[in-house]
Amino acid sequence: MSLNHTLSTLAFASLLGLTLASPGLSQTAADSDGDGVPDSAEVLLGTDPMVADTDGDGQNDLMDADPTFLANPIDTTGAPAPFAISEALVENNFDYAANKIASDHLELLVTNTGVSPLAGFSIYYAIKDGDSGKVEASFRKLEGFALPAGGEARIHFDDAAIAGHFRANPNSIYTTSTAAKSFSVMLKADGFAPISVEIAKDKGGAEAAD
Ligand SMILES: [Ca+2]
Ligand SMILES: [Ca+2]
Ligand SMILES: [Ca+2]
Repeated sequence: MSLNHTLSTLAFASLLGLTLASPGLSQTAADSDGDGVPDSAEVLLGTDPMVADTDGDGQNDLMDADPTFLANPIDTTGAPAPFAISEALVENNFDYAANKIASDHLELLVTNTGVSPLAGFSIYYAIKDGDSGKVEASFRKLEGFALPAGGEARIHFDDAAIAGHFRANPNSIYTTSTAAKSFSVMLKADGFAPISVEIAKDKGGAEAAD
């Protein structure tokens, strides 16, 4: 069991001797996302320094007793999904637009198998570390992601500032642990039942592009 499972973030933050109340140091304790946890402590907690609510449960990282994990909140009811996950990658990514190897990241190719455009997507994904057994999980709405009828599009979690790309937590076990990992992903479009995919990642960490 990890520290952030046994201590609230608030308690952990105070154990770290954070300097929020220390006038002489307050200007150096950068808190980029304004959640009350300094960037340096977000590294130790495994939370995202640019996202106030890392796991997407509605509680910010300071107040969340388990800031990198939430139980799956996705409603599994609805009509059968008129879309499929045609490809799921967590390593060996390739940037076809630039024709070069891309840094490892979670990437899904989603195909609309129906006759109507689709929008209103949300995703839940959990990452389990094969050595420590730690599980991180997060939920987010995929703002702006849409599929034309019969079309397909890719979802990337790599922090690129272009359409279809969403932020990845740089302090996640995905990047900080070199153990083998398993990913469980659930993707939903509003009004439809979700679909799920499991992805295994080999030992060796998340590599930067070669
Ligand atoms: Ca912060
Ligand atoms: Ca944060
Ligand atoms: Ca949270």
